[in-house]
Amino acid sequence: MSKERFGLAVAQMGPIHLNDSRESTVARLMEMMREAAGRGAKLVVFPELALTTFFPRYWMSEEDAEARFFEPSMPSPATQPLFDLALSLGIGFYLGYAERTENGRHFNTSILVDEHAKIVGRYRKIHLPGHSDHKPEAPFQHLEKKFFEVGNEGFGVWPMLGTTIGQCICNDRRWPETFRVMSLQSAQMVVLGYNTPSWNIHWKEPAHLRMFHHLLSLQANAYQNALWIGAAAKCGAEDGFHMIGGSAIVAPSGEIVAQSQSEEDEVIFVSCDMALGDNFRQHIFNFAKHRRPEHYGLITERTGAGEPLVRGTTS
Ligand code: CDT
Repeated sequence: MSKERFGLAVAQMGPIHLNDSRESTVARLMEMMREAAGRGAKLVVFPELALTTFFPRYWMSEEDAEARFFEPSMPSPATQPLFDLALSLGIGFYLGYAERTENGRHFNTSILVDEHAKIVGRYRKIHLPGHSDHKPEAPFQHLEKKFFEVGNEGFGVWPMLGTTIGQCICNDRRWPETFRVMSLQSAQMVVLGYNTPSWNIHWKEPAHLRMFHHLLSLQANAYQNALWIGAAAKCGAEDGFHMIGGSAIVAPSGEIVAQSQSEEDEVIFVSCDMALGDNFRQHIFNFAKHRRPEHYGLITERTGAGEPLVRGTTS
C-alpha cells in the first residue's frame, strides 16, 4: 500500500436484540475486525451504540437504562477482547457506546482507538435528536434527550494512523456545522456510526426519504469539505423495530465508493487515495482563500431562525 493509500473498513451491524449479551455482540465485532484487517484496513468503523440494542426507543427510568445499557469504563471487561484483538492485528477502530462517567453523567459517546489499542480520541454526541417526554401514542420512542446530556467536548480531530481523523455520531451528519468545524481543523477523514429508524414518529414521511437524506448528508458534507467519510449503520429489525442500512464510504468528490448491500453484519472496504481531496482543498474549497467568516456571524449568534438583518436598499 503506497503512502497515499488508507485502508478504510466500515463494519455494519445487523440487529442487536434486547436480550443479546454484550459478549455475543463483541464476538460479532471481533469477527468483522478480523475480516477488515484481512482486507488491509488500517481502521474499522463500528456503529453508534454498538454494544446494545438502540435502547432510546424504549420508555424506562434513567436508573434502569444506566444499569442495563451504559458502560462505566472503557475498555470494559466485555470489550477488552476487542481491544486485545485490535492490538494483535495492528488495526485502529471507532466504536460507539453509552458512556457513564465517573461522576454519573451520561453521554452518547464514540472513541477512536489507534493501532496500539490506545484510546486517542473521545467524542460526546452534540446534536441529540428526539424528545425527553413519554409519547405513548407513538409506535416507539426516541429518548436521546432523556437519556443523554449534550456533548461537552466539541468536535475534535486526531492525528492518527498517518492522517487526521474526526468523528461524530448519527444525527450530527445532518448538520453542516459538524463537518466544517472538523475540516477547519484539517480533518482528512470523518467517521461515524448511526441508528436511523425507518419510520418517522413525528409526521407521515415517505419511507424512501430516510435513505435519501442519509446519503445526501454524507455526500454533500464529503464534497463541501474535501473529506473521506465512513459511516456504519446498525440496521434491520431490532425486536421488530426496523432501522435503515446503507453503510457507506464516500470520497472527497462526494461520490459513494462503497455501500452495504444487506441489513446484516457486513464489512465494506476501500483503499482510499488520501490525495484525492487535495485538488478540492487547493481550488474550489480553498478555505483560506475563499471563506468569508465576516459574513457568517449568525451561524454562532443564533440558534433558531429570526428576523432578517437590516440591509441596504437596491435602488
Ligand atoms: N440515532 C440518531 O441520531 N438517529 C437520528 C434519527 C433522526 S430521525 C431522521 C438520525 O439522525 O438518524
